[in-house]
Amino acid sequence: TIEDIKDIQIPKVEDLRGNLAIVEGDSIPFEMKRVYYLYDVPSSAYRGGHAHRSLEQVMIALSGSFDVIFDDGKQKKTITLNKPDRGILIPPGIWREMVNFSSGAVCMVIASEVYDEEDYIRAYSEFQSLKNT
Ligand code: T46
Repeated sequence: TIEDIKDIQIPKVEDLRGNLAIVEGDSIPFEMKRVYYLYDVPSSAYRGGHAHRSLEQVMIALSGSFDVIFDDGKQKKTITLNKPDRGILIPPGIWREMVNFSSGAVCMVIASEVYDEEDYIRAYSEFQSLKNT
């Protein structure tokens, strides 16, 4: 559910030379199998529009900002991501939509599994019926 979407503070080292953020074993509650990132996203773009059956992910705005609308079938919650040291843990079974990308926005995602199209629920009607069973 929406309540299972958790903020993850990414540990960082700050000094006069700038900041260094670290994602390693313990900061993520699953074993990382894949990293991908979205970049050069037009501000009018709509991304996401699906849920995952079993994939867990942590999303980080490495640069710029964008909004993510989460939906558990009952409740919706919008989170603006704009800090490279803030991760959002997305459990399975959450519909997500991503909008309002700023220029230069980079969305990095750390995933618990390699890519598998079978894991996607891309029809909202299917998502709703899975949620209601
Ligand atoms: C998610 C949001 C935040 C691959 O071949 N390998 C990959 O690892 C990924 C992620 C995608 N693809 C292919 C599948 C599609 O043909 O790349 C194409 C675009 O993927 P999609 O339309 O799913 O992109 P988004 O930005 O809507 O969604 C992605 C992730 O797929 C999804 O898991 O949570 O980013």
